[in-house]
Amino acid sequence: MKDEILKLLKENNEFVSGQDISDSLNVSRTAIWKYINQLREEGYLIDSVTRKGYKLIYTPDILTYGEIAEYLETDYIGKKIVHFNSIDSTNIKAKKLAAEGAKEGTVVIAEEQTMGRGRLGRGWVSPKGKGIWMSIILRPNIDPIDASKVTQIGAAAVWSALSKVGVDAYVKWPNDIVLNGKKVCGILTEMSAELNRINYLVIGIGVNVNINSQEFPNEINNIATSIKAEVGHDVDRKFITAEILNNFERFYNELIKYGSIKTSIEICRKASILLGREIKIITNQGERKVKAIDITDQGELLIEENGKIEKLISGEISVRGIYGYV
Ligand code: BTX
Repeated sequence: MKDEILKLLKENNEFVSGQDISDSLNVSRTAIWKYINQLREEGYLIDSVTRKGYKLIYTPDILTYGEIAEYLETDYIGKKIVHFNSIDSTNIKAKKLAAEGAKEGTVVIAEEQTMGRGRLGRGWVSPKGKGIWMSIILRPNIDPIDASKVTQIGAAAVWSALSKVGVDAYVKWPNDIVLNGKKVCGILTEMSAELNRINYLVIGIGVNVNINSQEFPNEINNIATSIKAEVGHDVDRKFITAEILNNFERFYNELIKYGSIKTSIEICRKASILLGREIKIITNQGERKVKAIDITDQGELLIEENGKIEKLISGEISVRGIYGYV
């Protein structure tokens, strides 16, 4: 209801009377007052004048459903957005909600993460209001072995959204998006599964949008960047968030309906920063220098070492350039 009241206020540049809201949304005047106050707490400035009603004066830069909805073209991904001002990690929250039965497509978004997580126990810097920190809950009827395909879908969805706002990025298999040789987005897919059945998947996507380069902590300053740092101005987080979700649903439907991730892989190949290059593969058995040859239709990285071709699945692997991050 809160979102519907907001929509009404947004559609009218003028005062809307409590009676009109009450009539068109079939809600009591007291309830309207309660929702208006909730919106004010979220940062909206809403004027209220006796006998005139309510007028929206200012809209905050937040990633709630009410703010993203106008750009959203999905059937089920992001139709329910659980929004937090601050949270430890959207992946942790999404896993809890999924375990409690949250529907496929539910998205958890936070303005700030205090314990944002990367792969292999690493952290993810997530300052307030400056990025997109979100997790999508999925319940695909696929073999658990294929779960990492969803990471490729996520990478393709983010790459395409950036490309739509004129940002020409690269995909670094398996889970990063790279701008000017630095990481602008990371993806963390986590799963709860039985032997041959997935209970749920959570795909966490972190995009550095409006972070100034000097705001990154020193230890990641040379490997991290943001869209703003590269294009030189603030960028609309709302549109990019919706675009990622729009693309994600399209590419994910291909997996669910046809068992294929062809469209995503074509994007990940075309935009790959690794293919054709010497790279370093880091596993817990150590480091190897190899050549990245191709990405298979299943989303594995094909590498060549001493004339021998090998397939890598994303698992416990990190990939680096020979001289640094890429
Ligand atoms: P990753 O393990 O590939 O990358 C983590 C590494 O990247 C860190 O060790 C650090 O060196 C560097 N790093 C940390 N923060 C940033 C940043 N903001 N930008 C660039 N580099 C950084 C990548 O893991 C997966 C990240 C997923 C993040 C999302 S955000 C929403 C969701 N919730 C959550 O807790 N994680 C995911």
